[in-house]
Amino acid sequence: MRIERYQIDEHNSRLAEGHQRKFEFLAQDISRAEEIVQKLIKFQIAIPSWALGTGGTRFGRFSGGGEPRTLEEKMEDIGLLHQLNQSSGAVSLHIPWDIPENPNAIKALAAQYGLRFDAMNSNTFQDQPGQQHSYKFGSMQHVDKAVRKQAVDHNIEVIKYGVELGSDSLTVWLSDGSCFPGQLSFRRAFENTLESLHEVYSALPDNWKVFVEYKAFEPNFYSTTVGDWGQSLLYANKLGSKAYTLVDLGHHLPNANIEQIVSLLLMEGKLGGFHFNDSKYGDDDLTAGSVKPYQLFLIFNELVAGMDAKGMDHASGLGWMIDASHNVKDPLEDLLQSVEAIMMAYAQALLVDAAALEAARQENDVVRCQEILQNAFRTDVRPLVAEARLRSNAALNPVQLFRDLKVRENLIGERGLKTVATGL
Ligand code: PSV
Ligand code: MN
Ligand code: MN
Repeated sequence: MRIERYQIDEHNSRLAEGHQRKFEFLAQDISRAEEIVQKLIKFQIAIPSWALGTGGTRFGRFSGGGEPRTLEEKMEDIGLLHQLNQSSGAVSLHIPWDIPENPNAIKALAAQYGLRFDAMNSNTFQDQPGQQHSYKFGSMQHVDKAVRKQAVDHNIEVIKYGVELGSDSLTVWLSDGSCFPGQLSFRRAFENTLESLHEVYSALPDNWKVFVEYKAFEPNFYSTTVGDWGQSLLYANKLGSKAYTLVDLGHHLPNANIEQIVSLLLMEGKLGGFHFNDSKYGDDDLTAGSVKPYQLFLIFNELVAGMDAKGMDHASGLGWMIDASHNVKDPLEDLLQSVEAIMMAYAQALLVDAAALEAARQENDVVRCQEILQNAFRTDVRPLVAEARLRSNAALNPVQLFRDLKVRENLIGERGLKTVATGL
């Protein structure tokens, strides 16, 4: 399915008057409205190929129908999202779920949809059919060198696919760890993992980066070999200048101060990328901003401050990705909501008066500090985000248009009701 330009135009003219009123009202109050809109237009968030279908849990999976069955159909879905919001212009692939049989054809398809290839993801947390060694007791940490080599070779293969597609980064998330005290030597597991990562690192092309993603627990419940940002940073520092830490918002122990983590990683020049999602308990992978929007804003506040301090371009300085799963919502509608929430948090962070905040800090005026942050957070920035979409020929209200055009019904018509997308 493809959305026609006139359908977006018709939708926008229906909503134009109301939007204009709200935008002008807000713009009168904000001195940098135009600058913020321009930054929002540039900002793109990569969609993970594994979030396009119903994820389910280990208790069951309730498929929604019309899910993408092939890599081509996944690209089609992301193309639809991008048409609706013009902020989802990149895709993050996962190998072997998304092996491009014909990379040139996939590249052409991406160009047709206006998409580029963000970080490639490897998978050494599952055993694949025909695989020689099992990852039951880990991959890069494994006590058996042959298992470690298999994991390294797989990552090098993922880099090769990425090079063919024009990606320039690899994300390594390892489920390695242990479930019981005594099961492994923490030091040996670390050393083995570091040695394996070194071998992958040596295979990176000059212009590539590797992102080392950490996670506190699950599927291992006693220890995880890349368990937190300190461990990830240790690996990244030991590997070299092309290695960075990747922060997934759902991968911390409860109440962790993620904005502080982000701030220090940026200061060290070691923050590489983001996986946005939200959670109440653990790695819930819920819609970004659905549970803790203030936290998302505080994180963006540190991102903007830290990137500005280093003169980094917001849009291209880091890898911006969503990592979500869907059990009860339509995955495409959910992704539209996630992108909107991320754009809103970014817009609110751009509203913060950094000079006034710094002055208040110097005077230890704690009340003023809070006022400055909360004034920005409590501003309804939706008209700014909508204006950015309008100027990019996207829809003023993407979820509304998705429903009006019956996108899901069309996809079910084309692909069938009983479809299962590959992914988590
Ligand atoms: C598992 O926790 C996970 O959600 C990680 O966040 C990875 O980024 C993702 O799977 C894909 O491998
Ligand atoms: Mn992740
Ligand atoms: Mn996760």
